[in-house]
Amino acid sequence: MSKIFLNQVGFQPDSAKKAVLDFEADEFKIVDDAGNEAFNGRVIHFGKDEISGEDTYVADFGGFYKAGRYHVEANGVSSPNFEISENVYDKLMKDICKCFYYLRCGDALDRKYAGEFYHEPCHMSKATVYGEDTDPVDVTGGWHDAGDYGRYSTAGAVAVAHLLYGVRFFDNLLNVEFDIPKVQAGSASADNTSISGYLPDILAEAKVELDFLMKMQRENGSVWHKVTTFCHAPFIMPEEDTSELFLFNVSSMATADIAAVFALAYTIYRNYDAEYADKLMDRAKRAYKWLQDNPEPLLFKNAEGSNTGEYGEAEDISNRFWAACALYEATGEKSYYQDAETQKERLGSFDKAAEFKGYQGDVFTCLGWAEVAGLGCMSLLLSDDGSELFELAKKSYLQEADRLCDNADKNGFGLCMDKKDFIWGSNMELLKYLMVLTVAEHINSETATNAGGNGKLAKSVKKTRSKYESAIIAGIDYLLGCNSMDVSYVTGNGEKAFKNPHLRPTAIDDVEQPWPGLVSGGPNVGLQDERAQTLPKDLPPMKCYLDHIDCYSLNEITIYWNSPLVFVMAGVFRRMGR
Ligand code: G3I
Ligand code: 9MR
Ligand code: ZN
Repeated sequence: MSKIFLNQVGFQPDSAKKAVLDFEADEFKIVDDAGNEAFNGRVIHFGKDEISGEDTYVADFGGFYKAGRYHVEANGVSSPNFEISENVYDKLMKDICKCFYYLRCGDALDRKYAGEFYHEPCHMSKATVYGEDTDPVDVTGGWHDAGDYGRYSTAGAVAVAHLLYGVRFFDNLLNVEFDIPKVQAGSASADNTSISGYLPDILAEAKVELDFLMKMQRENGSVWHKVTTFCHAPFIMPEEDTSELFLFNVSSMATADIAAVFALAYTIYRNYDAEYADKLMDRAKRAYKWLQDNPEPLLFKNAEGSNTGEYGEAEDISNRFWAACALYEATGEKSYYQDAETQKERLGSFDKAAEFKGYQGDVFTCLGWAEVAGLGCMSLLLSDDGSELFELAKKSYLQEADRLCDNADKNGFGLCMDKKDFIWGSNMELLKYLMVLTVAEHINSETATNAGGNGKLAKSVKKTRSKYESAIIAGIDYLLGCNSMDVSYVTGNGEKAFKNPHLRPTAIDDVEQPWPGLVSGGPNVGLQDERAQTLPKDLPPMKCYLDHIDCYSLNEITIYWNSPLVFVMAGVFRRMGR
């Protein structure tokens, strides 16, 4: 059946706008909700590409600006409805942030804010330290990782980091309100503007995970890799999951990630609560000291018979690099810079050792749950010190962004992904790329502002949309429905949004719809679960997807698939001047 794919949420008035057709047509029209033709144009044949499996035709309506609700028509075929408006992404932004609240573990939910998605306090018992004869530890709180109820330190640190770098790069994120309980701020440091009252919502929510991560740190500074039951719970509500909780071994990746994210958090929370910020810095330094005293990698493997998330990594270099960069940016101390240089050299050689390479592109722009050197480079960019490492970060981001733009030219969707990116969590591969493009766009607009004085050059640059911005818009379009599955990968956002995430509470609660704002893992050629294996074997990468609750390898959700979208949308809001 012929289809017209497009962003089912919609477009800002002055944004690029397009639909992709999987059939031949000469012309298309935009029809408003009263049934009147509002615009028409010619369809351009793009051709076949290796990721979508379609022979694509593109309908470009970037020249149509009028706010309203519409659909596209061509040869009698209609697209899903979409909107054009200045605030078209307001609901999306609120929803993607609020999901962290629904994922809270412990006794932090309030019926008033959680509404029909409320659950009773969960995972309140102390956790047994696996393989040690010590007292059980209170590690309550934080966010459930995903469709399962595990809480994992590296995954948690990375998700918080995406949110907090979002705040550092785009402080407009501080204005986003998403209806969660208010948290009183303390008093700010003497050398900072004192902001009394409440923490902005995004900081109140991030604090929930930071507080939990503090509990994951041992006296000696090291950090437990995860706290989970021994095996994944069946499909039950979180409060019914009362099996024994275990704190599994310490890892150097978890310790380094925590040092980094605490240092980053320090730079933000010191504006609101000096005492809390000092605690973060003290914890960051304690973790860092442990890393210095333990220079060999302490990797992680699941205990025999345990099947909860492993989050294994082949090395810990990128994590140590991130920790050094974040501490350098937060303190300005040269010794951290020198450590970052050392890790940078090691990372360079590691990057050449192809057998470990679980990522595409430049190692210095990696932003995943495992490879995190890109986060380190974001700290270097924030340090803005003109150093060699700063230049390396800048160059890496711009070069990687150029590579992504080249990719985007190769398919009718304008999607910057490569065939190899359609692995478990492919939507995160995309969102990491959109973060890279967002940072690159930011670097260029900053450079333009500085070079032009009074931002004049920046304004003249702004008139033509940069190729980075175009690739970001195309990526958001893909996520929200402009893909050959004809699905929006964000629940509650888009007429054909996916509805059946692999998410335990959603699977068994009595509520028809899932929480709005969840990002699906997305298409994955690996098809690593039983239900996914019922799909035909020769599907093109973009079509290796099924909206089924059983499909954990295609349709799960996680905190670190939502968090990069928050960063990317914060950049979109900034460019909209909001
Ligand atoms: O690194 C290889 C790469 O070299 C290879 O080319 C590519 C092709 O298969 O695979 C890459 O490895 C993938 C790896 O993720 C790297 O991202 C594996 O195939 C893939 O199986 C692995 O998936 C991870 C999955 O756990 C299984 O370990 C996901 O990234 C990760 O997000 C997911 O995390 C789970 C937690 O364990 C438990 N909680 C839910 C969460 C989300 O599903
Ligand atoms: O629900 C689990 C999901 O969160 C994980 O990503 C996935 C891989 O670790 O495992 C899922 O749990 C499955 C378990 O591994 C095997 N039995 C079926 C479970 C899902 O129903
Ligand atoms: Zn819980």
